[in-house]
Amino acid sequence: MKILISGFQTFGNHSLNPTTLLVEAIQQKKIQHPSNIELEGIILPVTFDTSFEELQLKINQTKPDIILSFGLAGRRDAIEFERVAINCMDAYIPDNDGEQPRDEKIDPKGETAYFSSLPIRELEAALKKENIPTRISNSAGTYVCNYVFYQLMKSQLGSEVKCGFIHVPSIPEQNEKGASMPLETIVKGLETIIKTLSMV
Ligand code: PCA
Repeated sequence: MKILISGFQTFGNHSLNPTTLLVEAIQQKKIQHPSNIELEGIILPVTFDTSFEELQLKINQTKPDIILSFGLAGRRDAIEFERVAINCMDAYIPDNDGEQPRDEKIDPKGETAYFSSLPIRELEAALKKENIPTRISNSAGTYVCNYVFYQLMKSQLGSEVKCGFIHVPSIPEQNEKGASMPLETIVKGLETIIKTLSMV
């Protein structure tokens, strides 16, 4: 079974993006996982124009069975499984191309929303069992993460591939106000997610 994991580059006034480090850990084979699982990683640009295009190319190349897309949500205090992607772009800051769509649809003729096809309740339970702060989130926002999530779910409609989006908190090294989570905990969270998915 192959799992493709995406993270993002740094954006806005963040000094780094923990999801970049997460994907680097995959690429350096530092993530523990069951032997029947193969991991692939990609770091996406934080742009409406090319983020999903790059993910789609990687999906075509690697043909994964599961796609886990990760992003940073500063100020959140838990690993959050996103339930739903909405057909909306309303960027609170410009993306890394300087683009800032406001109140626009991602796909003018598209569905209003798509649900994650990951077993989010089981994944939440698995992380709780490991004492990792976690919850289900009902909004992935209206920035680039929600954009990638929406395009991903739309592109995989009717396929057997399970996919969805997971937001993680900032890490202490970012020195941001509010909550943070050590990178080791986020890594442990990913390892738990992979292990859980290998059993369902
Ligand atoms: N978080 C942003 C985009 C990239 C990232 O890591 C978001 O939540 O939309």
